[in-house]
Order: sequence, then C-alpha cells, then structure tokens
Amino acid sequence: MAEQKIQIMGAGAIGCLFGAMVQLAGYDVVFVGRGEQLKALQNTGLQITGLINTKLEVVATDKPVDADITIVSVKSYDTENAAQLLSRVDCGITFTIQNGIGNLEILSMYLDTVVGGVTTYGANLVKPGTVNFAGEGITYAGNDGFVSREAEAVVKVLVDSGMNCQAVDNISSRIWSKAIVNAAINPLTAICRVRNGSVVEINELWEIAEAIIEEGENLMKKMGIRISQNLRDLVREVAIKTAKNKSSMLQDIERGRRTEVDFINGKIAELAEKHGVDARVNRLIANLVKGVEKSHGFI
Ligand code: KPL
Repeated sequence: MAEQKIQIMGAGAIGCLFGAMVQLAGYDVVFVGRGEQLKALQNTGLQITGLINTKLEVVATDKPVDADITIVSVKSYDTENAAQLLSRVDCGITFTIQNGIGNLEILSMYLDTVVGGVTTYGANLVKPGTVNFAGEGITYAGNDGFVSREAEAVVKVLVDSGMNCQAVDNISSRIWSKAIVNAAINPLTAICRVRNGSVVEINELWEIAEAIIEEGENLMKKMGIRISQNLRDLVREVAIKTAKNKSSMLQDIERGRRTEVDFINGKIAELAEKHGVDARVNRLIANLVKGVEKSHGFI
C-alpha cells in the first residue's frame, strides 16, 4: 500500500488533516499549497493538534505532480483553476471533499476519473503549518447509480488510515444534504458573527434557516435529487453538535478572505432561477454575504 502516491490538492485545514492521516498510515503523500501555508509546511512541517497530536515532515509544493489518487480540497472558487492544473499531470483518481455544489461537475469537465465526496470531519487552521483536528466525522465517496472501483480504491486508502469512510451510489444526494446544512448555518453565523449553536438557539435565525432549507428541498425535488433524510433535523443536529465551532464562512470573514457563498446559497439561488423554483431567501442571504465581502475589500 505504501507504494501508492496520494496528492492533496489544496493544503488547507481539511486537506492537511486528510494528508496527515494518510501519511501516518505509511502512504507516500505530497501536499500542494501556496502562500504562508506552503512556506510553513516546507520549512517547519505539519503540526496536528486536537484529537491527535503529532508533527510530520511533509513534501509540499506549489504545483501538482503525478499521483495515484488526488484528493481535491481547494476552496470551491478555485476548483476550475485546480482542475486545469491537474489536467496537465497524471493525477490518477481525483476525489473531491470540497464544500458546495458543482465541484464534481467542474472537475469532470477537465479530468477523466473523478469520484464525488463529502466529509463531516472537522478541521481548522490554527496558524500556517498547524491544523486543529476538531471533530471525527465520516466521509462518503462515490458517484450516482453505481459504486465504482475508483471509489472503492479511495475508501480503502482512507479506511487503512483509520478514517471513517464509506462508498455510496447516491453521492449527489449526500453532497446536496451537506450543502443545505452549510447554506443554513454558514452565512447566518458569518453575517451575525456567532458560533454555529446560535442558529438553533436564536429563534429569529432558526426562522431564516428553515426558509433556506425549504427552498433547498424544493429545488432538490424539482431537480430529481433524492432527499434521503429530514434536512431540518439534520441542520438542527449539526448546529447542536458543532454549537461551539465557528463555521468556515465565519472564519473566512474574520480572516478577511473570500467565502464559498457563491457555491452554496448563491448556487442554490442560481439553479432555482433556472428551474423556476422560488429561492429568494437564499438569494438575499448570498447577496448579504457578497455585501460583506465587497465592502471590506475581500474580493
Ligand atoms: O461544514 C461546516 C462549515 O463550517 O463549513 C459546518 C458543518 C457548518 C460546521 O461548522
């Protein structure tokens, strides 16, 4: 197994967590990153804190290389650029664990073997080179209608690395469920600057969250994407379980960085308009986050 090379395309918090787990299991791992994070990985290695405590020497670069499996963990607004860079090397099986809607489709436009994915593992960047492993979760890998050999190969690597991972044949349904969780929690926490728990604790916020979920569900129905669980219950459960966490969107806003709202509420609103579904609350919320990003000069 150690002969397989695993590439992490996007050495942010979640990418580094996955890369560290896989490297600890004996796989050959290369991290592709940029900026301060890349410098720290190259100069001082990768420190993982939280649920595990370890320091690793890592191979880190700014350009993708040939690999057997490439785990894509860049922010969704960088997916197209990442796909173009990956198309110039032999990146093997590409497996996306990104947030948001549309990543699988963008990667598939440029690359041959793409496996969809979604993860509930929690990680956040403490400082360049240091990642906090905040919560054990589960990762699903697969496509729609079938479980491919490639998805099984991805699952094997992650399970060998001690991670919870399952192959599934309904990845769109799972990606959409996670996107609706993110649509209901992330922008409300980012606009109001509160932790995840406030979305259920503050009635006024829960009222907005419910409207966001309902519009998302109506769109899923219209698009023929199976709703495999009660999404209100799911959002409530995630907000309670991660009550003390800052959502990734709040962290982006606090760091002065662009958010992924275009690929979450923005994408729901865009697709809803195309399919003739009312998603005015998602549009309004996406516009508010764009207002924060633009007025503070993040984009
Ligand atoms: O995925 C998340 C995020 O912050 O992006 C949740 C589930 C909301 C946890 O914070």
